[in-house]
Amino acid sequence: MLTNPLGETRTLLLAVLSICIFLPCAVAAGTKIDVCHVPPGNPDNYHTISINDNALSAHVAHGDLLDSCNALCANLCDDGDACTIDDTGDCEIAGCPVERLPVDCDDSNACTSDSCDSLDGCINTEVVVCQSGEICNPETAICEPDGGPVITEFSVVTVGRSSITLRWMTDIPATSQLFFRLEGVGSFELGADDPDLETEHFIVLPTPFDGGLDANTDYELFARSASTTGASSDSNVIMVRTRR
Ligand SMILES: [Ca+2]
Ligand SMILES: [Ca+2]
Repeated sequence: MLTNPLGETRTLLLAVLSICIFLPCAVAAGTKIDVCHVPPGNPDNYHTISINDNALSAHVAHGDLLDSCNALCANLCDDGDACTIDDTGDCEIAGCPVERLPVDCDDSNACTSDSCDSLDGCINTEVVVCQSGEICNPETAICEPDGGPVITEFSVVTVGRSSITLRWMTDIPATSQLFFRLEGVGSFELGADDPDLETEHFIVLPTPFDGGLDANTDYELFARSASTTGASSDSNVIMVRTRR
């Protein structure tokens, strides 16, 4: 069944052709390509044909679609309901599904209610709102203390005379901060800071524009990462001596 208006599919394909004017098109000159032929008088009888690429614009102009029909089942079988599965991947032979299965909107998160809107598709709404410093456990929907990211593999990558590069991992995307002090002297201070949310963290102490460390000197270092909730955690402290 072709339930989409033909005008809509033409608009999509003309947009694809317009892109080809400005970018190298995947279709090489003189080669054969598949199009899904949609007979204007009998759109339900769509079928894949192979054409010369130089005939593409003419085919698109009368409503054919670029690609095989089976690759376009989501479009060809669209019933206008975002909550039903239309794409079988085999609509050219088997036709569109007679009874459509519902879209699975379960996000595997017990902290959200999952529903479907026929226009917008899946909606996952947060229903458990925790107080500051707590986070909803997606398995139990219970608010628990937010201990921040779990830091592992905190280690030295390279050591120079005036800089040290460190790496660590976090179990969730988080920021990167590195604190340091001369061994046993004073309090730790922030030496490098990266607000980007990453799970693999590389950071250079100190940042290049902050001058450098002293050569052949022992420093104590630890990493801190914070998640989007603001909860942070610290690594263990390690000691590193810069090169002579
Ligand atoms: Ca649908
Ligand atoms: Ca959910």
